[in-house]
Amino acid sequence: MQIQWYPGHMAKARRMLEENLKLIDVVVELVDARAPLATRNPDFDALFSQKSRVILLNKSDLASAEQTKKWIEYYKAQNINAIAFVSTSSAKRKAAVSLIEAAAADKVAKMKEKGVIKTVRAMVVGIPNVGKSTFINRIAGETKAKVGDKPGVTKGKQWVKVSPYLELMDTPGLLWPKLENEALAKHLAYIGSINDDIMDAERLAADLLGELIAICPNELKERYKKIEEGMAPHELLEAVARSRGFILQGGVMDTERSARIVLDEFRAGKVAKITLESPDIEY
Ligand SMILES: Nc1nc2c(ncn2[C@@H]2O[C@H](COP(=O)(O)OP(=O)(O)O)[C@@H](O)[C@H]2O)c(=O)[nH]1
Ligand SMILES: [Mg+2]
Repeated sequence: MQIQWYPGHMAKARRMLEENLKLIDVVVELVDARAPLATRNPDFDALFSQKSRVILLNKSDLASAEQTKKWIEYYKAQNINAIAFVSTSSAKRKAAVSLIEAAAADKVAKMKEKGVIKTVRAMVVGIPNVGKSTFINRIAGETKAKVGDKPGVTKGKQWVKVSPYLELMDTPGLLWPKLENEALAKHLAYIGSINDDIMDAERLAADLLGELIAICPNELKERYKKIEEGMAPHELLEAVARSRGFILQGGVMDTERSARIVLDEFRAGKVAKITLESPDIEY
């Protein structure tokens, strides 16, 4: 699998993240609930070891509710509080604010003993496309007004006031995913988190169908009627072509068009609410 981003960009983003980390109390990690492993850079644990952290399983509207619960328990076992989240909706805004405030509660209490009412500063981090910008815009919500530059802070850095004593850095911390593990790299491609222009769409879609037939056979067969269990990945893709009547002259299956449809419909959540990864399985 090809990597289409440049080491220079990655190094710069990481440097910025490390700089900004010094200014904040709580790290808010966003992962994609459909692929919590693939969308979480393993460096996070080391990078944020000195910080209070929370995890938002974002895009949970597209994921299996049951699996999301399992992931929340999995993080809890590591002493990280997590919640299911949907950045594109306001419904869980309060829950996210409470989660972040709770993560800083000890620090706030200590300062209070000294007679200081502490403003908690948080930073959103995550790999590209997990919904960081959407989250920041959503959480800014009614209080769109931004707090001005703070002295000693790089010029141009803005803080968004979330509640009276909680501010969020308006620039998210960006990290790239790790692509060494091919199974996880594929998950990133399925959900559209890495540019798939340079990948063979037909192979990608066929492999996705191969995973989906194991995860949600009934929903898959319901959506693409000609699909049957026991089919190999390329047969599944041909079955999609037959289901949709994507047949070229001479009776050849238009698997290219079928691949596009499979990827688009999966990303739009049209097959089912699907989580590709389980905390019980090693990839
Ligand atoms: N379905 C769904 N889509 C989301 C959610 N959050 C973000 N998105 C979409 O995911 C895409 C990437 O979001 P963006 O905020 O730009 O991600 P960033 O790269 O992490 O800043 C956009 O098309 C968003 O509309 C969510 O909770 N559910
Ligand atoms: Mg963004």
